[in-house]
Amino acid sequence: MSNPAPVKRLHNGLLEALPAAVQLPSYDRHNLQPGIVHLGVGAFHRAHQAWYTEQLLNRSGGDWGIIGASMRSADVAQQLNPQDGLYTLIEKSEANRFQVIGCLQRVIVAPQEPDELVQAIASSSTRVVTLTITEKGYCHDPASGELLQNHPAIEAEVADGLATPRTAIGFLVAGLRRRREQGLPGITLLSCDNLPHNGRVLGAVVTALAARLDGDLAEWIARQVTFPCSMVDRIVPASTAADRQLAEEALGVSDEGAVSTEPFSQWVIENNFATTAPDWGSVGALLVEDVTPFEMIKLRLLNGSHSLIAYLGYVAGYDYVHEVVSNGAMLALVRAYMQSVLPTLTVPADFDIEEYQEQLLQRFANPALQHRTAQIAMDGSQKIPQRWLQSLRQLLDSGQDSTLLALAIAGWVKFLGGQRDNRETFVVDDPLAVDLQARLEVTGGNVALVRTVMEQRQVFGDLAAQDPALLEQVTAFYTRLCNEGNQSVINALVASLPAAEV
Ligand code: CS2
Repeated sequence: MSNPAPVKRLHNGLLEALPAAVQLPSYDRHNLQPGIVHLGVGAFHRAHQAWYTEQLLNRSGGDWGIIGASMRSADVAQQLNPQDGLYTLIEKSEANRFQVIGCLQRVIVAPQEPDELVQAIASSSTRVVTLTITEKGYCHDPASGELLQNHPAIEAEVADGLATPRTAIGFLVAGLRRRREQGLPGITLLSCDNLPHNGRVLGAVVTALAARLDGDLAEWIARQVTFPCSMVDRIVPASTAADRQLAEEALGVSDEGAVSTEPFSQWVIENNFATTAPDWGSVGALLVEDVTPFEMIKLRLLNGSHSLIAYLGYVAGYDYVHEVVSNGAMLALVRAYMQSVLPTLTVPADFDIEEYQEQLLQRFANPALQHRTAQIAMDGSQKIPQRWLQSLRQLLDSGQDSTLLALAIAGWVKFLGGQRDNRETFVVDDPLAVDLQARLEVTGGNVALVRTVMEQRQVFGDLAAQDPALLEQVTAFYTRLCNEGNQSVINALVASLPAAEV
């Protein structure tokens, strides 16, 4: 018997032959020009900014192509470059929707081809650089927002005058320096990471690094470059073999770059572009003067709930977000958590915050997404300040109840111990893991342990020093979570909440 013919792999030449149920680029890909450079071309970018750009091209044509860059591994380049940049976006709900995205032209692997990336940023056709480099990619102190001047990679970049950029921030400064040397105008650097005032943070770290190399360059950047803030939202689990399988079944050809997401998406962008930019507003993005209220709502309600679900849920034994919220007590806890942070939010006119919360719970409950709690649990030290601690401070300052945030912190401290309630151990994936786990070794009981963790200033600032009652409350929860297990503590806590909060 002969072997079956190998399945062909998605590329330009096969587009015409794909099944009619798959949505295809309706524009001519040959006309694309690299107008956007994107740093951090992971699954989120492919389901969010690239999708908005694709919607724009499908709707109005134009030539906005994207050059993507991977800041570390060659995986995405190996997935997409042999496919001419094409990949399938699968929108998962009761029925799956398949769309082939065509706006990504090529992927550069930054550590392997550093000069290619600097040149892409410095190209005369580039007008916007977008970024999804995750919180830690900003090389900043999460508590203060300032560049970590002694970050090893930043120090190395300063030492060699950025001859070899290593960080996303270094690549941006090197690209801007080349633009200036070539007499090109400035551009827009658009952060799309889950940080409050992400554009301000980006502006601060780029300018701080530039100033260490060349004061005139820092001034040029201040005049020529803009850093709009933006709020991005779409739940995009890390892609899996099951996604690639689904894509192959729908397309009839293999696709190594398939990405799954939910139907929902949102993008709110501060209207502050240095030069022309894609008209993302015509395909659903909201351009506003001030992104702050939107980003606070999203970070504290969606991401704050996500982290709560991840730390308490993962250790309790739940692998997926939808499983956590299918448990009645867990769901009640998430609802009550959202209610408790509401007083810290400024809700824009015409925004129905109650409907937003209900919609979030429905999004979390989507079983087709298969969103892993362990994925969200990564990098807690970088996420917790803006997801929990800013609202915690506000609640404490105004004398309001912050019990559930104390529980959340206790859940994270327990998570740092690297053991689930069924005793299974796991590795804590966090840039501060070594420092934080060393703090768990302190002697003197749980009071000393919780105090030592909360004295990690990059995460907590001076919160521990300021509020002894908070330390006591976190310690009490930590002790109970360790002794009784997460699920029992949550069951009991939820039973004791006033009915209105559940
Ligand atoms: C999640 C986010 O992994 C995480 O930390 O909370 O990636 C979340 O899914 C997105 O921000 C949704 O827009």
